Amino acid sequence: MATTLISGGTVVTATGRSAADVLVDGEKIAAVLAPGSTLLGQDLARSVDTVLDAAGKYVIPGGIDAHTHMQMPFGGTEASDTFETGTRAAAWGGTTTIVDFAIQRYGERVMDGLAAWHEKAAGECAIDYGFHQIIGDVNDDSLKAMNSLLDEGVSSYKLFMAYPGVFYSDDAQIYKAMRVGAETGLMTMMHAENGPAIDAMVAELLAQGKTDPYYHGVARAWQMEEEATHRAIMLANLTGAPLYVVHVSAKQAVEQLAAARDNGQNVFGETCPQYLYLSLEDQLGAEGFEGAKWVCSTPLRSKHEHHQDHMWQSLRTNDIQMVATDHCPFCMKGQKDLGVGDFSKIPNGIGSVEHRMDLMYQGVVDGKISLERWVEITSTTPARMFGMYGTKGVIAPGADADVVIYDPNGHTSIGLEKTHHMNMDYSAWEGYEIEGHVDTVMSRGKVVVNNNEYLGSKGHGQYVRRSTSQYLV
Ligand code: DUC
Ligand code: ZN
Ligand code: ZN
Repeated sequence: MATTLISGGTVVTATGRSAADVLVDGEKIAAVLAPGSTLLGQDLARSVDTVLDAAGKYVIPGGIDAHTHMQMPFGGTEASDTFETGTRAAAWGGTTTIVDFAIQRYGERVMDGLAAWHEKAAGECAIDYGFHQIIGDVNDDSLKAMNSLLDEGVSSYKLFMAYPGVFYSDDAQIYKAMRVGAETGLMTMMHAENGPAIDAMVAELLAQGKTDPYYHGVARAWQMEEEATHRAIMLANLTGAPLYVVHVSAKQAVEQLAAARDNGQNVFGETCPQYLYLSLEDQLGAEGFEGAKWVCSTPLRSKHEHHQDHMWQSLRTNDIQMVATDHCPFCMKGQKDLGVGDFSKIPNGIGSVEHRMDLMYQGVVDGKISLERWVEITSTTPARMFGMYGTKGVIAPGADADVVIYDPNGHTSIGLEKTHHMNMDYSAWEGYEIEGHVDTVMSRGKVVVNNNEYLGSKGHGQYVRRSTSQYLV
């Protein structure tokens, strides 16, 4: 087994930072040692196969993006990143594990959906991957199938309160699924927006000739998110199901989550970089059809209402526990342009899987979160939340050697089409400058990115079997 010493860096975990060397043996971290340590009198740097110099740099556990949609069929098309292109882009950005969503569509069987997603991903991924299970048709058969998900290494399932006629579950279906969630220990993930009311508002706006991308944000008002978040929390309270609300963007929804947590409920929230940096006015409201680049759901919120500041604050105070991307890219040409003249036909999604670690590091530079909190919300909490901690999300002996060497003195200009690796014909992040740089990325002991060179390969990534959440009290 090949051995590597990551020497001279500052190891950062969710709980602290220290000068330390990291010894990697094969796919695992073997030891975290005082700098310059010897082993049985031997100079380690001389006895390992490879030394990676991390002097002046941070050594952190690889990023875990727990919310991606590679090649997801949606909005009359399919997300433009495949498991191959999307995981390669993730690796470039310092993410070493994704948790994607297997889908059971209406009329299909849950296990068939899961098998289909295994088929799409197997042998394609550059980094490790797991699955959550979308239950798009809650019925007796799917409720029964939920009992087998844990045996498949799937410890979380997702419901939608939005998208009537596609993935939507009504309150009775949510109630029934949450009953099973509570019994089995599966984490219930929720897309919390009031879909039927949104659809009524969309029809009104279109009838008034309000067809631009901007109106996507108007129709999906924060009240729609707050109301659904509250309803999900109450149903979870009633059934005892642990609840994780995805892509939280409205400050009022955060307030619902915070109140439930203060009340002792096992309720958690995820936000995404787009809700921290981008806005209804500046992006969705861009000239002409440009705003389509940022059509996603939940939508970007008004900067005048200060949702973005509130979201950063919530990350500091742990009212929001972690950051994922909801990576769901579509090209402008041939995909987003399906909605020219009708915003409701624009496929929903933004591509960010490559930029999450950098964008969140900029929050450290800007004094919005601490260095340790950066690691916590991008790696350690996702691992704990979704039952991977110990193997993933930490630099410690026995953990997978998923390690990033991050240079705080480096620089990353992100966004321009030719400077990113996602399969998109534009970037939602064009022009963003980051005061840091992903130098080296190791996935289970293999260096997959080093000094702006890609060394990974498709098929290296393995399926991660997950256990129940380690975040519950
Ligand atoms: N929201 C998106 O923006 N894309 C995929 C699905 C979703 O809920
Ligand atoms: Zn969603
Ligand atoms: Zn999503």
